[in-house]
Amino acid sequence: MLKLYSYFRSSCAYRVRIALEHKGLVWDTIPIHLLKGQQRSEEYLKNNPSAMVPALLLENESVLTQSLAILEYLEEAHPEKALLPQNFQDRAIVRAMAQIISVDVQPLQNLRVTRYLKEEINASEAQVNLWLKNFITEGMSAFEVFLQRHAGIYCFGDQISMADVCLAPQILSTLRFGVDLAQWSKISEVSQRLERIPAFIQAHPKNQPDFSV
Ligand SMILES: N[C@@H](CCC(=O)N[C@@H](CS)C(=O)NCC(=O)O)C(=O)O
Repeated sequence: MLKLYSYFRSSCAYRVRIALEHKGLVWDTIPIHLLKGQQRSEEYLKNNPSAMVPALLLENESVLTQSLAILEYLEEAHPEKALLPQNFQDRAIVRAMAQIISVDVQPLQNLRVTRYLKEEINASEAQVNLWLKNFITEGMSAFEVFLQRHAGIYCFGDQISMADVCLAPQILSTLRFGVDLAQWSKISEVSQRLERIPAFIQAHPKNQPDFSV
């Protein structure tokens, strides 16, 4: 069975959980508690030398890392219920939307970055909040423009895609860091639809075995 090294609140692990659920795959969770530093244990570093979740352990014992690479793997290994459009130009647009969130925004809000700002650069809580709000707002504003151009029922047309898989987890982080979603009409509209989709519900942090408050 597929095994996902995951942390309930990790937006990157949440992306992979959504894709696994969407494609109807059977998988199990191996919790890695990020606040307890388990991502840096000697044992876990063998799976992911970057000391981050997610990592996906395949049936043949290979381990895959980097959520976008894992999404691409799942798409190729299990093409049914596709998360990328048929047309290759459309696929490039969906990948760009996924990367706005996972390459341009998420790395700047990650735990090790905010910890470094506080502990090594001596940034205050208020300064770190400014940092988070600035980069989240910039990225989400760009994402909104893409939605204005390409959204249908979902982020790209009427089919759930990798853009939706990346958006839903980012919505939780955006709210958690106190950024008002109401400023982006399309993001608000699409994300409310995603909240009602079973794969997104099952993959939600609240529904994970390691969930805690
Ligand atoms: N580019 C990586 C980023 C993974 C990542 O940032 N994971 C976060 C949780 S969302 C993490 O494990 N952080 C641990 C830390 O910062 O110490 C991916 O997409 O998989």
